[in-house]
Amino acid sequence: MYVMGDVHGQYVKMTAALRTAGLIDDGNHWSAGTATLWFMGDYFDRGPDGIAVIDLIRSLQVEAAAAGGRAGALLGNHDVLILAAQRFGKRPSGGPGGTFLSSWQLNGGEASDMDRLTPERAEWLRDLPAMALESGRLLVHADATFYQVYGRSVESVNRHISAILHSGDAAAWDQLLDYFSQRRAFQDRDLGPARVGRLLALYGGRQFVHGHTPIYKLNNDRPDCVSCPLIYAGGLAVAVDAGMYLGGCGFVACLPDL
Ligand SMILES: [Mn+2]
Repeated sequence: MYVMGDVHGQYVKMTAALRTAGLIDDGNHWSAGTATLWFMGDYFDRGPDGIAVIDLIRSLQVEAAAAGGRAGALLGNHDVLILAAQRFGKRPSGGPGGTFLSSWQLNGGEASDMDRLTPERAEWLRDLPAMALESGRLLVHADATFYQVYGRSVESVNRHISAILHSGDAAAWDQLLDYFSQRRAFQDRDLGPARVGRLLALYGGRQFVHGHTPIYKLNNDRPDCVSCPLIYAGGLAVAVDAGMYLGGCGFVACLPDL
């Protein structure tokens, strides 16, 4: 299984990393046959072209399926931020900007992405799963425990979060964004393994794979030195966010079968 962390509009780095890993060809078409590839969320903000990023993922989903493979995509908090900004605009929110729109802008929102966020693209985002079980691993955007608030199974969490994104309930969106700002839940040497272990016991999987917090912030490395996943929390957690918007080149993680 292949996994790519938070792209944040870095389309050029994204395609370079996918090509280096042999997953796409020179025309950016799926060349990975029956392989499985997951994107970990946060396609937008802080980088130039989030729309190109999701358009490529959507075309890879079709091409991979036709080849007998699979390209999956998780929901990240920045994907919720842009949807919320589009839907609620200047309505008050609990975010850093005081409104949904200014909170998205403060988080690196790009006006050109919003301009091109068509109803069809927005609907694709609203239907993305918040978590997935794949080959014995639990794939989740954030290194956080709040997912339990939304359900006690993968299906229940995905159903409830998607229902919020299809609703006009601004308070529920606001609460979701507030939860989604949590991170680093598994970093504590003593508490981390127990926390991630409880999530794995609840939802299934033997390893918790996440993006959201760049690897160099977890291991105090330099962003341009990150070229592989970070396995931590007693081997139970795998961080894959290369920090592409912070100077990381980006990479595709190839996770061996458990
Ligand atoms: Mn994130």
